[in-house]
Amino acid sequence: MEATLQQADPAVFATIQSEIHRQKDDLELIASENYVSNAILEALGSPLTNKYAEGLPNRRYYGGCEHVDEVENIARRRARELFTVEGCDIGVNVQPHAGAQANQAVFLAALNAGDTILGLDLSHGGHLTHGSPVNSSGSLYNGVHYQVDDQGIIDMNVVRERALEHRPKLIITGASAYPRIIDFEAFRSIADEVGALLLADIAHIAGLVATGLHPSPFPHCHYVTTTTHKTLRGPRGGLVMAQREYMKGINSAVFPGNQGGPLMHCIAAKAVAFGEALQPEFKGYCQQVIDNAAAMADRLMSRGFSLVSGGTDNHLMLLDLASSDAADADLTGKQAELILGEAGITVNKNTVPGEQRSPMVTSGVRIGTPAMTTRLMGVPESVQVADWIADVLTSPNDEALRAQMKLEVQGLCRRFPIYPKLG
Ligand code: DSN
Repeated sequence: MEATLQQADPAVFATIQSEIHRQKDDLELIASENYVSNAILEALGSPLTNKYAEGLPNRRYYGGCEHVDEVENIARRRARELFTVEGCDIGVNVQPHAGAQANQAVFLAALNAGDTILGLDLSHGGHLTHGSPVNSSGSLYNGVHYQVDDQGIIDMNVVRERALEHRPKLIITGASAYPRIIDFEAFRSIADEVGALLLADIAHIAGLVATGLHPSPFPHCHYVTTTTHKTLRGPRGGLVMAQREYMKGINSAVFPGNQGGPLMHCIAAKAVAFGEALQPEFKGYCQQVIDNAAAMADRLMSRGFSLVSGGTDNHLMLLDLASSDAADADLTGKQAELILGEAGITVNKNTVPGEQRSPMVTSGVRIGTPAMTTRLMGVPESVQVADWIADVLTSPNDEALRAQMKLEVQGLCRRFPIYPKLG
């Protein structure tokens, strides 16, 4: 009990050390990842992990919950403050273990098995949990989809046509790889026309929404889900919100409908993250995320790379290799991820609209700026990074270039350190 991790389990300790070094020295451009603060790490590593607390604060199934009640109430209060808009009374549940569980809670509250749900097609930027056949959202419910247009933009006329055709009980808006602003109000008018409920999954853009840099899904959406670890920069976890009248159903869908004991150490860390996001400087951070993405997108396009939708309004961009003049036609997303990784730049392969390759190969790469911006990198670094990406992808056979670049990337990362006391 008294031994440190290093003493008690050197094998696990060593892997954690290696991962800390990877995070410090590589350039993280996965759009859904970020670096949490030391305060959040401390809450995550606290003995709150020991506590069972099924139920909601002051209505638990276990004794000894007075302190975890308090921390969950802080998290709930702060989440409401972050996402409330004037004239719309919302409730929040901070217990979902992740975004998938937050979405499952909405489905359980709003749907019966076999009901139709309409979401963005996975290969057009949607998410597995928005009705994909390989996910329970597509096997328990009848998942149908809308796609982006030839420019890579969500065309609301297409969404309306699909909604009129399928009469879904729930329409899902929100995406995992969509670089443009989402028009929640237009989605609501379609939902009203077909008698559907409306869910916004804002997992990617939650930080931008919380700071007013992306329009809010409230008051338009009945339900809103998010993860807490992407642009919101909190611990890995989920959050579900709803207009007040839908909250009772959500609370029982989270527990006992979908989950058992909440992860109280994560809820404490969510409280810390929400507190950080309420600070004025968090808006400056989110604005810089957007500015960095715009600068990187412009540079990549000027180097002959094609971006889905021709750019970005948010924290991410989707490089379409198959239609990029600067890239060989046979360069796949999988190869691009691999060779950029060899240069110390971490991205993920991603399908693009009209994808011809499998999801394990793909023709695209998704790039995001939340993590590099947390390191305090700005526009000059974003332009430099875009040049490095362009250099690697235009010379995919040049191993020496990648070896040299890895050193330069490491140099940049060390100028913008993270976790100086760790590793
Ligand atoms: N895996 C997340 C992402 O990378 O966007 C979505 O769940």
